[in-house]
Amino acid sequence: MDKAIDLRSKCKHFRVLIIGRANAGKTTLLKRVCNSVEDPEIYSAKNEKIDVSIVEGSAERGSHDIENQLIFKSNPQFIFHDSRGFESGSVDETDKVKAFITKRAEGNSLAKQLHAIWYCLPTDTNRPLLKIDDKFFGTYGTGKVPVIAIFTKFDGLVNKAYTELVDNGLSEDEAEEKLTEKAEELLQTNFREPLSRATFPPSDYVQLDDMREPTTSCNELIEKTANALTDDTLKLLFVSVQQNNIDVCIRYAVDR
Ligand SMILES: Nc1nc2c(ncn2[C@@H]2O[C@H](COP(=O)(O)OP(=O)(O)OP(=O)(O)O)[C@@H](O)[C@H]2O)c(=O)[nH]1
Ligand SMILES: [Mg+2]
Repeated sequence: MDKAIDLRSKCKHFRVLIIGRANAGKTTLLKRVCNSVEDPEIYSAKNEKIDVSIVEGSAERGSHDIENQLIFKSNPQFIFHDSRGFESGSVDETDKVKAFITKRAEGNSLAKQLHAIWYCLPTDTNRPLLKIDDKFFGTYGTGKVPVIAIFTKFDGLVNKAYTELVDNGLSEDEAEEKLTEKAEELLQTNFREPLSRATFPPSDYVQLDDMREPTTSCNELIEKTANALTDDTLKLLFVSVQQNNIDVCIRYAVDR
């Protein structure tokens, strides 16, 4: 306990970079993790609050500048960075992401360090892994910073599986019975297998059902992030910043 208090005096937050193409479900997920219906507040790298009403190009743009820090009032102990680079796929922007990871990964104080990366991959799409995803997992070593691959919109993949089964001649009842199995199979072949063969595979994988539904849980993401942290200090920090996922903290404490 003393260790946790000492740690919290040095660093009050856990810093996450969220990556993913446009429309991947990033903002919806962050809101859920922080139990917020409101958009986050945006702070510059120098911790100055950015008034989104006067920033050119609107709030959308401010939230996508990787250097900016997104903080939800409902859970200010999490600081998020959201990258635009993986949407446009332009070399410049992706280099920015790589430079950000390198700069924040090492030689920094605990407070400035990047502690984890959440890499969102929408599963309801016809283009599972893009070139940019191959590039990330093929060439971007992130050092000690764990990368959790998050398969978002699994509900959409289940719908796709249903359509595919019916198109292949199954009755609606038969398709209904087989759709979860089929969706899992699509996830395996289109996402998990290619990712696990990459030079720098993710530390872990999480699949998320419809995050727009208030009842869908994101506990698995919290648990897997805790497990992926190899450093005990960071694990303790992560557990100590949880306020909406208390059961994870309790389980972690009991396990210890
Ligand atoms: N079916 C389904 N739709 C979702 C889910 N999560 C988010 N959406 C919808 O997908 C759209 C994009 O969600 P956002 O959370 O804004 O995605 P984003 O990655 O932040 O998008 P950008 O900020 O534009 O890059 C919205 O219309 C959401 O309502 C999900 O789990 N399932
Ligand atoms: Mg967004």
